[in-house]
Amino acid sequence: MTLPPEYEVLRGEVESALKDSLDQHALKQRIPQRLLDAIRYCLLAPGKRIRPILTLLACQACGGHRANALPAALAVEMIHTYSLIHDDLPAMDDDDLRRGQPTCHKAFDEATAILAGDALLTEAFHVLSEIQPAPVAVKCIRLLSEAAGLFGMVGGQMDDLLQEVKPDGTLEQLRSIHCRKTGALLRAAILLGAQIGLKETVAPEREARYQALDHYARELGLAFQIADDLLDVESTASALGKSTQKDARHGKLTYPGLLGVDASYQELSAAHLRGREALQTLGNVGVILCTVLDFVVQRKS
Ligand code: GRG
Repeated sequence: MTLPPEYEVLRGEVESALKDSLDQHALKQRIPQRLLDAIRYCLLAPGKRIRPILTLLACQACGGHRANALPAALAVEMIHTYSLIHDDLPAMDDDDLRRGQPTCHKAFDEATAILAGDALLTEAFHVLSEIQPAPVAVKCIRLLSEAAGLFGMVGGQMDDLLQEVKPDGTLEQLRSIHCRKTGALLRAAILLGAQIGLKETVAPEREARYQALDHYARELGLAFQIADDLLDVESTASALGKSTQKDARHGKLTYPGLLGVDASYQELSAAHLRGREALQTLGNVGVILCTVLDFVVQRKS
């Protein structure tokens, strides 16, 4: 499935804002060149930019101007990129390939990869702190830190690693890990955009829009992870730009591992349908969000 031209326009906006923010850093003194090079290598590598694009679209869906959500979109992509760099490290997934190129620690070295991830994590919150007005910045910082930290991605990653050495998980445990490890950041991407959009509008349906987006976000997160589990089993490294068949090798708890491939596709379809239904109350502004969900379900990379 190819993404519509509107998606490519948004991807262009995100990528040029990422480049601009790195260029501004390059002008500042005292940032070690090697660290900047590693960050640039990872942040500007060819990613799908699903999360920052969701931030921009959610802002628009809530009546805001998407340019106002750009800092939050960048912050989300920084957190995502940090998580990929750290996830690829030898102490975690020990991977050689990411976004179609050697992983950060292969292209540079382990210490540089750790520091590049650390710098992206902290820089994301610096970017959020500059959002105006300050109470919206505080809400965004709270949302993203909950999603990325103990209660979200980091906690989910820890449970995922623990599961590998005790491989007798249930569907409930699998859902909980996926919801935190992958779903929480996708949901935060959408809720950040919604918060920023809502501050610009006095529309009476504000709360209903926020709830619809939250429902959509949860189903999208679930669909994303089931699709990711299926791609790991069914795709190839050249199509994905990252290694495949890793989950079984690492003894990971996954949808196809637990339910089988056919039942996983059924779960994926059910989440797809629920996500589409959640968008119905948004009218026209939900159309492109619907296309992103369709893409997440049908993607081949
Ligand atoms: C290291 C704290 C820490 C957390 C790691 C993100 C993560 C948690 C693990 C990555 C392992 C993995 C492959 C998870 C599946 C979901 C996922 C995040 C896939 C990659 O996201 P895409 O497909 O990547 O949006 P691009 O490269 O397109 O941005």
